Amino acid sequence: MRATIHAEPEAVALDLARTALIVIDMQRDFLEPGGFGETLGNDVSLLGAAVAPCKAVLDAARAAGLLVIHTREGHRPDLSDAPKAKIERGHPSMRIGAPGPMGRILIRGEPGHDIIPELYPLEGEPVIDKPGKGAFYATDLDALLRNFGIQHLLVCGVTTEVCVNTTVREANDRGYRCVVLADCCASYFPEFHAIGLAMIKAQGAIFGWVSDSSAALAALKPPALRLVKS
Ligand code: TIU
Repeated sequence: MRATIHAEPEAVALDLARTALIVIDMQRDFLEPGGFGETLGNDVSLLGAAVAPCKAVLDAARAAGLLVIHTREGHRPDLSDAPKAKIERGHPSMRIGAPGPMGRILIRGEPGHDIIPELYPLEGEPVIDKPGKGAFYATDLDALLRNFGIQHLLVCGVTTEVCVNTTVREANDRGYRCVVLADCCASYFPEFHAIGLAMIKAQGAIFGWVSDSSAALAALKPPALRLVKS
């Protein structure tokens, strides 16, 4: 089924059978107090605004039969996949692997590493565990997307200028057309959110397109409902 999503710098024609929704790192470690995001000195409440729009798009994507993929940033319990350069930042008691109120910080299998309950994956939805900021680095995401014949990605998640931007740049170089849903993304720095999105869509969509949840919901509606004016 084909649909058009309003976006900047211009609308994008989607083949929904070749479009996936990717929800990046909506983990307790980034969104809830006591996790990785807070140990970095951030006000994690700033990310909460993205949850409801993200949930609305997630529900619509599921109803439309889109492939839905979730990612989680984190490391093996023995930290063997974590570069020293990444671990050795911040106070030792607050580093990756240190114990916190949600378990060891950014470690797979710990409560803080998991996805927030509101956006929890359904049985069968792929979850990509990634050691880096980009979802393609050291993961099987590219193989999975190619096996499903995916060409377009609707992108949600946190944080806009870190894992979302890195993933979109990686995806763009691999030939995927990314449409980033602005209100489904968030940053600890509102100014970085704005400029992160501006960088994606500048120069005629140099990395991708920027849209929002309401445009995504309109595009994902069944065709009969799209004709009905509300
Ligand atoms: N610190 C920050 O803004 N983000 C991250 O460390 N990871 C993600 O963006 N997921």
